[in-house]
Amino acid sequence: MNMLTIAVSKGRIYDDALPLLEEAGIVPIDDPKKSRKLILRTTRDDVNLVIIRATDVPTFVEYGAADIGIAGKDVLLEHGAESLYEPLDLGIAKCRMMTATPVGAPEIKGRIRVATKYVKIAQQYFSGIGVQAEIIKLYGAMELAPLVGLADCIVDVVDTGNTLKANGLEPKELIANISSRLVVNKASMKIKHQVIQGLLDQFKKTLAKRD
Ligand code: PRT
Ligand code: MG
Repeated sequence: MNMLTIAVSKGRIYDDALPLLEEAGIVPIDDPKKSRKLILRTTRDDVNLVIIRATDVPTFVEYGAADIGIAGKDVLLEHGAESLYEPLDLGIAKCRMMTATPVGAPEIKGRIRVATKYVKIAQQYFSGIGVQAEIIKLYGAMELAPLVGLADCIVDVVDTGNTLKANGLEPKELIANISSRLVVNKASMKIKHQVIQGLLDQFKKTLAKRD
């Protein structure tokens, strides 16, 4: 039997991916929110899930530690996903990659300081619009940076905008619309073609029913 390993993160992507997996007959036997297991067997004998950090999904799939992964486009853009197949937009965990600044802040002329965990995306965006930006890498709580004078602006994903608002910030420029994508290891796609193609077809069918 050709075993298939699917990498998923535990947060909102997992919640949105679960119904999709379920339609493909893949239901984890343990609930990752209750279990400490990182490898979950599923109701399909040939499919395991590995539960990892969202930002680690492309790495696992790139190295073939997982055959398939579900990852946000934000994470894929930041990782650089040339080494992966990205055959399907799952349309889940949608959000927007935005710049945000303090409400009413004057426009900055010249070099700006940008706090973000998306260093590569921010660099590409600001160089693309011809703005000189010093990018400051943070691992969380980006919204705090402008409030304490660490940065003029942040780059982060925004959903409802409530987090920005609660911290006196407002969304400014849209950098990219984000949704989660199915990614596939290139060698797996060849070696396990039949089972992966079957899964892709099933996901496509489920998504088609949604629109
Ligand atoms: O473990 P790690 O923290 O790295 O990841 P995670 O556990 O958060 O992963 P997971 O599975 O939750 O997936 C994160 C992915 O969800 C991101 O890579 C995005 O593609 C997608 N996504 C969709 C979001 C949001 N919406 C979102 N709102 N990721 C993060 N947020 C943050 C946002 O930055 C803000 O701080 O959630 C907060 C609330 O957002 P508002 O705008 O609704 O207030
Ligand atoms: Mg998170």
